[in-house]
Amino acid sequence: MRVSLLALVAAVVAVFAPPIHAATYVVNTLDVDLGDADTALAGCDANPILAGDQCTLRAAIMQANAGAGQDTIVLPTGASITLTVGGLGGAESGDLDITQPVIITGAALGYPADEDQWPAIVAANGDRVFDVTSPVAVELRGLRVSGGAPSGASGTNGADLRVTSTGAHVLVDHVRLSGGQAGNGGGRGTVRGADLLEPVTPRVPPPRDLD
Ligand SMILES: [Ca+2]
Ligand SMILES: [Ca+2]
Repeated sequence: MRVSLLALVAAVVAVFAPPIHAATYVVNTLDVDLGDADTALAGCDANPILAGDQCTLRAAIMQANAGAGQDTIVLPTGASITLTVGGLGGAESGDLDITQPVIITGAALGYPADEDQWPAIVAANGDRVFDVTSPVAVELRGLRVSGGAPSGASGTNGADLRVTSTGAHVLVDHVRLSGGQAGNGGGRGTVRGADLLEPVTPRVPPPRDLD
């Protein structure tokens, strides 16, 4: 059987082209801030020595960035994650750079009525929390995000959430941004042209009815 060169090239390209599919990563490792051990492998795993997947938020975002599909990252209800890794670079260091479409949610089974049960992501790394750096669709749902304090070469704007791509579409739903320190946009910072959609989340939580 003769196979044309063109068909052979097409077959090789098909084999090696990055797959466009949407994966779901369930974050199950909360006590360490480690990156993914190998983004060329499909699973979200920060520790290749231990059996099974130790999936941190940072590792999950690195995996999401590695493929073009809109992946979903699910954080457990009541989780508390502290970012401790500093430095410049992509999602592997400092702030969590987002370069591909992704949904990050604490609401796999619906938003807990108690906001204190929304997963908390706290920056303690001298940087911000999220940085959307590409023109992609991002959804943040059911989260508490706080503690961002970027400085130096990382810029001083957007402490908890920064959107630096004008083509980005960022949906922020049931998300509390608080406690950030920045030159502008303590809770967040956006550039002109980027969509930051907040259908239900006020910047400052409304007073609660105590009766
Ligand atoms: Ca492992
Ligand atoms: Ca970074």
